[in-house]
Amino acid sequence: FLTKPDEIGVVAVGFSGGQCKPGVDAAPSALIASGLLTQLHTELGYNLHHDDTVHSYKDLMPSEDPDVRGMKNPLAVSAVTKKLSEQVYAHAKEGRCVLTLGGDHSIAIGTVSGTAKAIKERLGREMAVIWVDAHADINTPETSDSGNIHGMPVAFLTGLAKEKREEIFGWLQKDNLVSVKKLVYIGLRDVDRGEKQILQEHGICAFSMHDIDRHGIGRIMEMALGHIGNDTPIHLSFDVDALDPMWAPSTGTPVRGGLTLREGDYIAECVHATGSLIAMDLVEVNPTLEPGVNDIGAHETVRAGCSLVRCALGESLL
Ligand code: 6HN
Ligand code: MN
Ligand code: MN
Ligand code: MN
Repeated sequence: FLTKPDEIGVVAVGFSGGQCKPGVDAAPSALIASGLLTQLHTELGYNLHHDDTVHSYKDLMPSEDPDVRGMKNPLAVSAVTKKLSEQVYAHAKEGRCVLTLGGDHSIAIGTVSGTAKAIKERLGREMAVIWVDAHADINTPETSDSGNIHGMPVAFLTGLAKEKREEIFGWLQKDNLVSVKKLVYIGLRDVDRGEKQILQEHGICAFSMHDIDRHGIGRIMEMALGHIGNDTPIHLSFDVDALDPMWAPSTGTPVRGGLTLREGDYIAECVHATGSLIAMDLVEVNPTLEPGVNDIGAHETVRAGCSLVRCALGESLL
């Protein structure tokens, strides 16, 4: 086993500073209120290590946070993800699988950097990252049109984007980074021009919705896991906008033509079946974004998010 089989470290991160729409910070409370953590304990039998806190990291927020290289809220995102990195590292160092409930996707700068370092120290191994998303989130500050850091986490985590200043991601060390060779995308369908160039230039393994239509999700998971190789520790970073807005409408940057709920659950189930899952992030659920009047969107989106987590943690095993 790469982690203690019955132990999960839980970190709830109510943070929205990686993008501009308020409300994604309310996701952890909504997921927990809908019973997710109780289910993991009573139905799946996990021992949860959780501080019973939804962290908002208000004490880390600077009073002023001017743009740097076009990045919005750089000091806040850097400070929050640095702190989160330490929290995730502490769980992973204890041999726990780490579940992080976001928050926008910028928080992956904290989660992936924390597990990467712990896994190197504990197992002497490099981990792989499976990034399930409509977007590639690999903009550098220079290629980004929006300046939103939730579109940049993969660039910082692979070292493709660098910043010397300690207080703006300069705290990321070599041990915190992952190799572009160990990165796999699933679900892409809204990739910016500059990002496409980066994916090509570095030969990054990416399965778009087109690929999924062509081969089917079963074959795609064989190829994705084949690329990673047996026994490689896997950090699964799941952006709920990978799902079609039909299943997950309440999210900040929805894109039509996405995964069905079953395809999303299937991805999570296949990762569980490897026995190599060492961490999962669930991000970009925004329960305050309801697409229409009388819409059940938020409830459905929260329910979809809970399902993805339970599948990644083994609920579908007979
Ligand atoms: N997400 N590529 C766009 C940007 O602003 O850089 C969208 C990013 C979306 C990020 O969904 O986590
Ligand atoms: Mn994302
Ligand atoms: Mn996305
Ligand atoms: Mn776009």
